[in-house]
Amino acid sequence: MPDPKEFARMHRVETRCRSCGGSELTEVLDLGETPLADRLVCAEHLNQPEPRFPLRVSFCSDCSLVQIVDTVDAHVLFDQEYPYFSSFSPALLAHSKANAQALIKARGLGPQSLVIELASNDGYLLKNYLESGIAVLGIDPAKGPAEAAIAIGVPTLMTFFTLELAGKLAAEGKRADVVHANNVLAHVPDLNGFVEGIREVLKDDGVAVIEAPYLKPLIDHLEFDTIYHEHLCYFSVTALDALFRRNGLFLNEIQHLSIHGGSLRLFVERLERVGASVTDQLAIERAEGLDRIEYFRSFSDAVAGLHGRLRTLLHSLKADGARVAAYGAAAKGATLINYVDLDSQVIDFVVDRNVHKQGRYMPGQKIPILPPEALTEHKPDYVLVLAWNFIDEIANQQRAYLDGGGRFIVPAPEPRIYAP
Ligand code: JHZ
Ligand code: ZN
Repeated sequence: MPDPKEFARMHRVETRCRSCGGSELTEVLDLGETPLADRLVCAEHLNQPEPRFPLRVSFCSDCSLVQIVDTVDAHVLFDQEYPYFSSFSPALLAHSKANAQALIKARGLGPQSLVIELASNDGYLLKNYLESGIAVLGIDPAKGPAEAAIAIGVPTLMTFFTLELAGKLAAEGKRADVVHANNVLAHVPDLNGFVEGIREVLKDDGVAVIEAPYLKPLIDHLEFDTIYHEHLCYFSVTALDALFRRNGLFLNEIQHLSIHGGSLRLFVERLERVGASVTDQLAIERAEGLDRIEYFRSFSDAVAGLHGRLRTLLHSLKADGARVAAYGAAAKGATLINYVDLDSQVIDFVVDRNVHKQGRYMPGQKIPILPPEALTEHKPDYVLVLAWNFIDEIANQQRAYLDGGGRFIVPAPEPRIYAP
């Protein structure tokens, strides 16, 4: 844990767009000073000051990219202690396996092929290619997840993917038939360098298959909790199309995914052959106004309204003597409990399957994280589901808790009691 005096040096305020460099950035939301969402606190650091940084979202009128203006040093965000391991969600594993199998078939991948994944985490996706005898290379700077990947036989470079690294790989003949980059594009400070790097490591006829949370459901369903310092950008198809074109690549196809509250799967190639899935969505975004600031004008008030209603609901349950816990020590959970100011007076504990999170405390509010079994053990009356994106999966696992009379609360877009 660095010296508090160092904190200020870890933070930079951007005055230009992360994608096009334009200077017309208009603020759409200010979430105040928040702690870092994935910096879970361990018991011995409970009394030490935590780094907190402003979290402000802006819209670029030149390329339509929604982005935060506050950049925290990536080495601080994705350090030795990074606790996110993809493999703790069976639904994500199934989703990833299906994606690999579909690509193996569609692209005729075999022993001669190479698949590279940027932000390969614990090997949750690449292991599916290995099982089919396809060569893979993972790249991820987070030590714990990268070591877990290596342990299951997924070769992994423990470093950030940059244009420089891409050049090196290409020079070594390591160009890929498929480049995966899931939930990482939004994390990258040098966005153009990263995309140019993807171009470098793609074979001429290769495809980059990229997943990113989609801006439209974030705004329409008030998924404000998915905003945190790791997520520098919040992408529309309009902004993505411009980003890839600027770097010699083409967004040729998109698929809509339900994962993470609504995501896009992007198919990006060196060759321009833009399909109807992209042109149709661009037309929808133009018609609905995602390329104009007006679309975002009411977001801040709507988030504030939700904040008020969620607080009122939880405080009135507490006033009636209810005991409340939460499910999912997710990064988004940290944004929610800190912005809505839900402390350990309101939420007794948070449960999570990830053993690397258990025994630690939620950032800011310092609520303890326990294994999921704590729900049937302590039987809280209500559980606020912070990992609402996996609610059906969690409800299936927590049948015993729900059958015993426990109830789930879904926080957004409107606080409600969950009815499966
Ligand atoms: P989860 C993640 O954010 C990681 P997070 C990352 N920040 C990112 O970019 C976005 O996704 C898109 C737990 N869990 O994945 C696991 C259970 O305990 O929704 C996780 O800790 N039991 C890189 O962290 C958390 O909940 C379960 O049954 O906001 C979910 O976190 C399941 C399904 C999950 O996102
Ligand atoms: Zn821009």
